[in-house]
Amino acid sequence: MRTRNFAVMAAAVVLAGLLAACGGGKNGGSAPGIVIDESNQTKADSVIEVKAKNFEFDQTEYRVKTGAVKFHFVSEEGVHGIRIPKTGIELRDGQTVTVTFENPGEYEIVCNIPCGTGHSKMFAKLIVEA
Ligand SMILES: [Cu+2]
Repeated sequence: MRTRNFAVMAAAVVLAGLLAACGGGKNGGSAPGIVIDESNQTKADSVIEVKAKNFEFDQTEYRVKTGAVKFHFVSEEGVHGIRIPKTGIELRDGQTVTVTFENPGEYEIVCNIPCGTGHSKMFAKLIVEA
């Protein structure tokens, strides 16, 4: 009995450690120099709205400056979301996240919901300028 309890506790501790190591949260990990603020308490230097419909985004390129950028995502037609790999950004319809970019860079924006026949063609670019 005593050994079993210990095993369960040890497993729980290991699991908690793994979750902490991964960063947890729906946005997963972000690259160094990128800070995600899901509660949007950070004062944004700029705001961008990304809109999606079947089966494209409203722009092929979104340009922002380094600093705190508030991203708002709207799915105007169909069910879409966005994921920006390497940044930790992941949004569904109506969601907002404030992200601080310390460095310039280029990232791909993809749809993160299997939305239909045009899903694999849904991509755009995020360009963070100095
Ligand atoms: Cu999709």
